[in-house]
Amino acid sequence: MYQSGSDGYEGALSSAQKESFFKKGYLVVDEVFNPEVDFALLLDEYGALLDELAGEMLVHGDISEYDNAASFQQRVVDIVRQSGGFPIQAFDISYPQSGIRPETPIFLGEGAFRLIMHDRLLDVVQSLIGPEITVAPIQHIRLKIPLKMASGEQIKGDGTPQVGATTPRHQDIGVQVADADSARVLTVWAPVTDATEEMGCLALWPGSHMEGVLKHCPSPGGLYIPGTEINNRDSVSIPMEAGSILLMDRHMPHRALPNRSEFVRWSFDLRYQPTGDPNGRPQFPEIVARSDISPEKEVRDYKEWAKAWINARDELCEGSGANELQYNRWQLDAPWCA
Ligand SMILES: O=C(O)CCC(=O)C(=O)O
Repeated sequence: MYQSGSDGYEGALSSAQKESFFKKGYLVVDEVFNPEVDFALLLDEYGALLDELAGEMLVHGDISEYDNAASFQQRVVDIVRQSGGFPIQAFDISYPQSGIRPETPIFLGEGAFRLIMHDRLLDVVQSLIGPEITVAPIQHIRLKIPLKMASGEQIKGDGTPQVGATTPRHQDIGVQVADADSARVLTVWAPVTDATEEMGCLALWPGSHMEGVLKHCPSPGGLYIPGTEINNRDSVSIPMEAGSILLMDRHMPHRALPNRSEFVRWSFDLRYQPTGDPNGRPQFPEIVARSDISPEKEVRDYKEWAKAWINARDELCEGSGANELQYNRWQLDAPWCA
């Protein structure tokens, strides 16, 4: 079993940090990852995937040039510039909320698995939710392209992560099914690149996590909380460096600012919860990250994680219709959405 601090890093949060998290509803923890070391495999794997997809786009004439020696971010920008879009689902670590088909892509690489299961990250999570830790299945990659390149077509309302535009104001408790309201889900937002204000970092409403579940409305850009629900208060921006993490209470209203920079903002959003709590999207698989009680249940191999997701897709597609499932509780015709 991993011993906290065994690599010389004291990962657990201090009492002051925990107090701050519970009071404000969020906490930034710096230098959880060493980007050069901890993101190396991610960059390799996602770079190879990008090259493969670009190869197909070249063959189909969707793009006419592609420089695989350019940076990952530049290659993404070049693809969007030429094709007017980006196959973001092929990079995601979850499925969309509608239209799941046997061929719906998902990318469950070892690099992402290592990030999700990183000991330092789990130490921090353990400080807040205890030693029985499950990775909940509401998780996404975000590749936010510069706003000036975004078109309406890149804004999806079906839960697919957006490559352009912003992420509207929402609470993470609002994007799950109501049956999981009592689950002690913790959001971890991890930027792989720096996420400055200009690059579209997250912004949130400190203290508003005390106000319970706020009303949300569906929209083509994703679920959003109307301004009246939040008394039109201003948000606080949370610029972050690659390698740090943002922890958020599930009631914390947050959004992403528009990416006004020239660069792609790359991040992962993840969820952890005490094992046994409902996971918010029961149709998707959860895995045990840590357990003192049943260490044999800890998933150590990324292939096991990947298999669980592939099996879930097969079952959804074989079953009575993946597209009719409810992923949240909100209806467009609600009075507060008028
Ligand atoms: O990265 C983003 O743009 C949005 C992330 C988010 O909304 C979340 O982590 O819940």
